[in-house]
Amino acid sequence: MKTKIAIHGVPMDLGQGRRGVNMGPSAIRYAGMFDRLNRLGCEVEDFGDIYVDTRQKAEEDRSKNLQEITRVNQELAERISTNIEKGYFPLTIGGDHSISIGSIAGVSAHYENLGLIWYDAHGDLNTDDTSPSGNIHGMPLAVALGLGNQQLTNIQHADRKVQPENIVIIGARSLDEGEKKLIHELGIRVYTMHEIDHSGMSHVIKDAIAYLSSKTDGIHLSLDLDGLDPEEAPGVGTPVVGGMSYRESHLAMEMLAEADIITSADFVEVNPILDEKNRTAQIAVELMGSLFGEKLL
Ligand code: HAR
Ligand code: MN
Ligand code: MN
Ligand code: MN
Repeated sequence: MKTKIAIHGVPMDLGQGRRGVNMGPSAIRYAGMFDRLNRLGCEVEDFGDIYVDTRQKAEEDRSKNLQEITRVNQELAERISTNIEKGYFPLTIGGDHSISIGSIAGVSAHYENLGLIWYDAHGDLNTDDTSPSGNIHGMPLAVALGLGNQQLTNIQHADRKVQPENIVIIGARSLDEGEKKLIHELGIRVYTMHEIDHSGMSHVIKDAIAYLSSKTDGIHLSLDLDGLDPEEAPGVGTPVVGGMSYRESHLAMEMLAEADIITSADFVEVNPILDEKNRTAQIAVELMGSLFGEKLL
């Protein structure tokens, strides 16, 4: 896949409670992202990082650090939207998962029927009413659905950015009660670890592609590195045991590349302080390689 890629780094750590994830974009670059994508024939332009004021504010604890997270996501959305108009594939590197709010907002206006693949241990479907933590990185999928804090749902345009029937969640194994309820109410398709164990990643991805590709005109991949098993990808702030393997994740990316359906992506939650020798950032870069068509032979 020959693609013109726009990299946006977002050194955001305000969406969750552990410092260090703001260094994710540097760690991913240091792991060789640029060269790897370049070698695949992609034309890569790195637009650098968006400034984030990571000083913690003493704010109310419903949606922690709401003001700065809103500001940064607004800016990210605008940059992404501009670069889509210029023909780029937007690839956003984080930073905690709250940055997908801006990323999806920026992409959404460019598609009639945007699809979304949420590769994650978590559902990220909390609102400020249901969140057990007040951490906005647990809310971006709800925000994309137009649910939760209005300051966040109003970024770019006020309505739903993605329809529930255009979403699949892959790898879920830590869902809060409010999230489970929402999944059932809205009929969101979720492939939990149960389905992956039971039918295998190959079947799951085939099914997800068949489900999404006919009814969407673009698909955003939001890949949270904590979707992978923390034995293999330890550099994440909220690890959950029993995750998707390195091989399964490559297979998923390879199948998405083959189907040629992904039109934008985020790689988030890499925390170098919690990592072992930059392994998790390295995995992120390798998975990007597979997503952009790298083959073993
Ligand atoms: N569901 C919990 C919360 O809302 C934990 C969310 C952890 N989220 C991420 N992103 N790491 O997937 O606080
Ligand atoms: Mn997440
Ligand atoms: Mn829209
Ligand atoms: Mn997660």
